[in-house]
Amino acid sequence: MNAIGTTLRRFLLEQHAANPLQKGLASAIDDMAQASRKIAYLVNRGSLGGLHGAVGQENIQGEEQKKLDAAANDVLIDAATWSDNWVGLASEEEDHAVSIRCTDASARWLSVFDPLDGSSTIDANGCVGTIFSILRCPESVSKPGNDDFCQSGTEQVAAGFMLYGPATVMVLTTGHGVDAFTLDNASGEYLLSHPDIQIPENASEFTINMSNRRYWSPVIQAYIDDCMHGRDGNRGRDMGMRYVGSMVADVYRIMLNGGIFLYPWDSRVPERPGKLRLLYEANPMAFILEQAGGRASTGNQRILEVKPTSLHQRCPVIVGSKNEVEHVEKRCKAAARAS
Ligand code: P6P
Repeated sequence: MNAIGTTLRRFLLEQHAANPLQKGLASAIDDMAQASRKIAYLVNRGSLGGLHGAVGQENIQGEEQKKLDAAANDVLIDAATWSDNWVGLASEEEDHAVSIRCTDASARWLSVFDPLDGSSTIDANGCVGTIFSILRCPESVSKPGNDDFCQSGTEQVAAGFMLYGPATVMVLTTGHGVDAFTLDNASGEYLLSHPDIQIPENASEFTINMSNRRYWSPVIQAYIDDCMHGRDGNRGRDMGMRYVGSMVADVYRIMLNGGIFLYPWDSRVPERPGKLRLLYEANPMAFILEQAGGRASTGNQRILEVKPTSLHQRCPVIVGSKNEVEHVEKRCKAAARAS
């Protein structure tokens, strides 16, 4: 295991020695890290940077686009465009995939990202983050389109997120466990601070937007009611409840403390499987959490095995401590059999 304080660059090179990363992957990950330093600066400037408030238009998600959403998106597109590692990118803030001119014919990486997750909380100084996933571009493709990004989560070669909080933390997996790095503002280096993260198998806390209770399926209503009843109910033990409303903040807390995060299907838009996006929210988080010993489910199947059919596809998300997610899955599958 690498020593606390190891720089991200050295970590990636040493991991390259121990677990041969595909050529150029370490450099591609460093591109994401470099971009996040600039985003962290813009976020940290707060309203002084003139980037609070809304752009005045909606993105393809139908959500109000914040100025910092657009700024973070521009930083990430610029970082990918002026690096010889990437063949294309897809973003929550872009309607379609973006093909990138690349002079290095051996570069094969696709970047998929949510540039600023949780941005609805940014004007109130909330914790926000960047979520990214790295895929391999299909061999025969030089100008990737939307369909080339529609790969199951099991195809990810790396995934990570940066949490812009009191400290800026980068959580990363390349399929060999999960490690977190804290940004040292003095040196600008990401330094290893949480090697080999293992999420506790049992949950002591649940995370969900309770105001949506009336819209959930009966099985989720019953499960959350059991959590609320604590030691006086079916579970026989009390559970805490936290909800930030920023997936990166909620998931990072759960990774360290144990817990379960749910954003299930709800009846507000019945034809919509969930609110969160598969390719750049659910899949990277699922890859990270499984690598940390957790579990990531739609309630009926492993998130990583969902076959994407569109770039901004959504899915139900039930992720976190292995035993708790398995408990919810069992209840969901029993309800499906009984229906
Ligand atoms: P709600 C942020 O907009 C986000 O995509 C996730 O970061 C977060 O978990 C979720 O939506 C919050 O949604 O409906 O509770 O505000």
